[in-house]
Formats: sequence, C-alpha cells, structure tokens
Amino acid sequence: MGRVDPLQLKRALRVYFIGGTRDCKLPFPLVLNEAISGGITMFQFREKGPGSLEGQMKEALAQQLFSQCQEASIPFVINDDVDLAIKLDADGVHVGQEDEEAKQVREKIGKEKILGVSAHTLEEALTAIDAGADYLGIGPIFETSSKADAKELKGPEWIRELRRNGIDIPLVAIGGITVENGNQVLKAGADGLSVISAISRAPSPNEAAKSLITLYKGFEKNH
Ligand code: 3NM
Repeated sequence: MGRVDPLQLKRALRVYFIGGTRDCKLPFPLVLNEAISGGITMFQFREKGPGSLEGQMKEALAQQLFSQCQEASIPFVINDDVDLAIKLDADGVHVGQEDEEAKQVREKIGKEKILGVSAHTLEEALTAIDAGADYLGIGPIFETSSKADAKELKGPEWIRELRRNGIDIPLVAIGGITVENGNQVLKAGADGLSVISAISRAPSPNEAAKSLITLYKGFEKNH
C-alpha cells in the first residue's frame, strides 16, 4: 500500500474540526455528534491545556470519538500523542513544531497513515514536506483564543505566498477561521477550513458545521 492519496485527503480536509474537552462546555462526544451530522469532513482529537484528560480517561474518550468518526466514515487524527494514535490504530497524527519531529513520527506511523504538520514559516513548510507530511496546517491566519501560545498573525495572503513558493501539498488554514472569513482563505489557495471554536463554541455546532460546508460548496461552485 502506498501513501495517502492527496486528492482524497483534500476532500477530507474541506471542513476539518479540531477539539477536545477544554474547547466546550458540553460533553465532547455530543459536540462531535452534532458536528458530524452538520457535515464535517475530518476530525482531530486535540486534548490540550490545563485540566485536560490524561491516561486511561483520555484513551477512553479517544476511542469513543474514533468510533463516532468510523461510523461516519471520516478520518480521525490525534494531535501530538503518537503512542495513542498507534495504540488505537487511528487514521493519522498531527504534530506542531514543538511536538515530536515529523520525520520521526512518519517513521513510527508508517506511510499509510495521515501525517499533518503545523507550519508557521516557509522553511518549516519545506522541512515538513521533506519529512513526509501529507498536509500542512497553516496559521494562525486570524486572531484565535483557542491557542495560548499562538504565533504572530499571518493573514490569508500568506497562503498565497506559500503557493507562489511552490508548496503544492494540501493546506488547511487555521486560527480564527469562521463562516464570515472562510472565503478569504479558500480564495487564497487553502484546501480546507480548520476550526476549533467556530464549531465547538457555537450555539449550535450542528448549524455551524452546516454553514461551513455550505460555504465550501459555494466556493467550489464558483471556482
Ligand atoms: N493551531 P480557533 S491556531 C490549534 O497557528 C491551532 O498553528 C494554530 O482555534 C496554528 O479555530 C490554533 O478557535 C487554534 O481559532 C485554532
């Protein structure tokens, strides 16, 4: 078996919901259920920050969320915790620049699993691609309150710049993405909208997910 198919991955990245227990007040499986029925196309379990679950509790929740994703046939990716991803046989891993090195992660998970890497500079993007990343998370595009140590704002123009510099693997925009500004990042060349709060903190995660996929489809129709 070969690498993850980039075209299939681009489809999955259209509305990429990320989250964990710290990102909402409701029980997380409920939020994920709503997001799935609203039409999200991929999910990343990101259990980070003060008070987040660890050990057995984290694993049990991850297993539950993975089952929800499997039932909906959407990829389930785990943020940072490579051992847990391997243990559960998750669909992939996403790592940031402060996490385990992408090259090492690729060696551990094998070439059939999805590897996502956050990149904040062109150099980081090139290094991640060299290490075997299947897609890059590019941000923060807009202001975010979901990541305490977020880097300086990049704006949608940065996506264009990466494309101009020959970065042609799937890219998802992250950081403050909403249904109001999503068009800007798609126009700039992103393959997908990656969100935490736009879904997890929405009055209705279901409606929020619906609006994001509708926005995507609207963009696709006109381009
Ligand atoms: N990574 P929200 S910004 C997890 O810049 C994450 O790499 C970022 O949350 C990066 O959709 C971010 O609520 C937080 O703004 C995204």
